[in-house]
Amino acid sequence: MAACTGNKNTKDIREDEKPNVLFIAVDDLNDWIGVLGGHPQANTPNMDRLASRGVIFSNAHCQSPVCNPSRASLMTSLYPSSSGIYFLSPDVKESPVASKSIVIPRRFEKEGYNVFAAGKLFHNARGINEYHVPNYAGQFGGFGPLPKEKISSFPGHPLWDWGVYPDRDDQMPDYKIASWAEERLAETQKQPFWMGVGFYRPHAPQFAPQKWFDMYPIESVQLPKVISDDLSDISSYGVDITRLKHVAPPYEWVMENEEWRPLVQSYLACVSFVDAQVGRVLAALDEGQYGDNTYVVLFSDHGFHLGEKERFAKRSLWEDGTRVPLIIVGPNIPEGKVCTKPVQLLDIYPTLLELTNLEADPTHEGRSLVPLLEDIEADWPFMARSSFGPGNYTILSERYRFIQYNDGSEEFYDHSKDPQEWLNVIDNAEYETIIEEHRAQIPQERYELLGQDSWGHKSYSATEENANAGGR
Ligand SMILES: [Ca+2]
Ligand SMILES: [Ca+2]
Repeated sequence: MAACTGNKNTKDIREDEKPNVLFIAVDDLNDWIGVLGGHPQANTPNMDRLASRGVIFSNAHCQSPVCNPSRASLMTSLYPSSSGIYFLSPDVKESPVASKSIVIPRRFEKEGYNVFAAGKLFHNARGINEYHVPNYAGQFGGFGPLPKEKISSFPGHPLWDWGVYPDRDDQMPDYKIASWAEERLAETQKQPFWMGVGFYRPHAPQFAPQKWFDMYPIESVQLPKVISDDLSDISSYGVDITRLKHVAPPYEWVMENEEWRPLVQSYLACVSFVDAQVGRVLAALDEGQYGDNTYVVLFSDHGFHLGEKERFAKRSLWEDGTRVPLIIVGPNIPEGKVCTKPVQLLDIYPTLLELTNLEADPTHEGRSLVPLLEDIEADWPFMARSSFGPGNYTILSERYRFIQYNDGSEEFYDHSKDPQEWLNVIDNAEYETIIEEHRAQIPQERYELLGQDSWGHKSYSATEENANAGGR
């Protein structure tokens, strides 16, 4: 960003000084934040204020709509199709490809940064954050605490629960993580530092204390807009892969038990709760010594359905599954800009390297977003790509979404006319040329289904010609 000087209200970073990085991850947060407009009632003054201080990417997408592969991808800047990390395993260190990568916190450590973090940075499995993150301060309770008995009537997995719990904010792990961050930001740190803050809400269990539910009285909660028969123009393969046996409540169960409105209310309550924790961290940054020489990046690892396309939770290649908040703020970044170019979470790593004047890593598959931070209208002839399992891809451009599944079936949506992705226009001849431009972005591998485990995670083998194709 050294070339971009002269913005008002910011101080230039001294040439001989490395800027700090504050890296904030929010788990399972879709576009239901005020500034992105994903839900008309979402009340997120702190994330909105952060966005007003820098650039928010309104067309940012995860590389996989599942925690582990999304975080593995952004921490290595490798696509799932390169690392082979598609589901909850393997971890970065178990992947023959990704294990050769230097993950973001380790790269900053190598560069002499003081690296420290708390909460969910990598996927939440035991020991993963400790392995990848220097000076990891812990999960502070992670997804907990859990009540003795479920709050909701959903009989499934113990983490799949929602409602008012516990009594006070300071019982929530995210509150404790924000307190940890406040303390670190009030101290004098060895500079430069890279600080990771990983929040757990609005990931299930969607619990928050009463006051956050009071912001969204149940009778006034607005449900997402849906149409009947939305799935009728989607292949059975496309419907089936999003309805694998999974721990999230099935659509039919939610409707039969009249839990749709409570689920939406609980999600909104959790979003506002976590927004307040983000606000505490940002206030501590402003009050401390590092407000002027710290880049802040805030992102979520993937989207979240709340009834759209007749489903709940993540694990889809539609807009509700892949679109995420991505906000970047810091020295010399223009204020209050919304960038509509298609960008990806795996672009964060190369972006942070350029912002902190570190050498680019040639193994990275993402691109630095610095040209867009300097000028949101900069030439950006790139599309974004996500995948859910081998061979299932979606391609995003500024206006369209293309989906191609491993069985060859496809979807195409024109967001300028159909932001909800209700109308699959793959067979509309008017779009033939533009569809082909999107289709050309899909890697050529094909995979054969071998089977699926009890969680519904399918395993695949590359066919012989894929094995020969090599490539990413
Ligand atoms: Ca997640
Ligand atoms: Ca439809």
